[in-house]
Amino acid sequence: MSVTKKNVAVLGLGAMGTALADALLAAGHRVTVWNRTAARADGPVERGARRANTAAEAVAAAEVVIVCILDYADVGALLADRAGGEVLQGRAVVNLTNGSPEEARSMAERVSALGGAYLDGGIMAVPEMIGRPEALVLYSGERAAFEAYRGVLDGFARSVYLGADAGLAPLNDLALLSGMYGMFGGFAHAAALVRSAGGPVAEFTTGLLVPWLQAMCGGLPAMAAEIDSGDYGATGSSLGMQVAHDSIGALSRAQGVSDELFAPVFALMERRVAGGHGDEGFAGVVEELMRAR
Ligand code: FVH
Repeated sequence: MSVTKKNVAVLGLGAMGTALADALLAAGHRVTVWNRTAARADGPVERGARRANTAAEAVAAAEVVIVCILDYADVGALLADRAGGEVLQGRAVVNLTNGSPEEARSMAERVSALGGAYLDGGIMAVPEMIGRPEALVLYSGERAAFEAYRGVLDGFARSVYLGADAGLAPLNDLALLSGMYGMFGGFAHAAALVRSAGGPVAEFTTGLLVPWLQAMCGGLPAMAAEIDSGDYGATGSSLGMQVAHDSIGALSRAQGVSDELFAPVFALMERRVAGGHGDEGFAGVVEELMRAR
């Protein structure tokens, strides 16, 4: 499907901003780039981008402005001061800098007060994945801006719009990363146990761990349904059975492997059982986490 060519600015040409600019160029858009350290614009300019000497000049040349710098705290200053706030009038700002939901909401208000439309984005990809089908970018903020520029955004990755609350993209981004780090933590503990017994971690991982985790992933939607309904009665393996013995902790100690990744999960399971929920499954542990609020 052919995409309507747009005038697009990219502010920030680190590893990710450069990948985004290159994807825009590959899609045939007219791209103007600006970076605080000017030399970093050389590559995109050689590949067809137009160089702006100031952030304001880049914004003025575009209808949609992609921002991707290191720290969210610097985005406001970049747009309001260096880019000259009034130049945002009638433009869409797509901020792909990582930040918190609160920062996103406050940026949405700021851009809106300057007459711009605001989308916040969470990039679920590394720079090398940009423009490839496995990349995903989450968006939240002004739906009209998402719809107007979806053709541009789809050149980066699969685009998913989550809603008008600008904080939704960073919240879901961080929730996904939290799931990923939980899996990495489990992998690290499993690898340490196998290595402590002299086993090859690579063979264990491809032959046993990956298929096991894939099978376990199949149970997540049912657990999610329990969490949404608050009814934790309909599961197979009871928590009471799961905490009857701290076999993983005991094995870790015997093998000289720290149980510091697993112990907090086990403690939550024990607390849930102590609260009278031993007949339920693992999903109810989320109630213990929610109590910390
Ligand atoms: N790279 C990744 O894998 C992740 C994937 C998920 C999303 N993140 C977020 O993307 C933002 C940018 O990350 P990056 O990988 O492009 O980062 P760097 O290569 O370190 O480039 C940083 C750019 O930010 C510019 N910059 C820093 N401070 C300022 C400032 N005060 N005003 C204007 N620009 C600033 C920096 O400019 P310079 O140092 O070259 O002058 C670079 O262009 C980030 O939020 C990730 O969390 C990436």
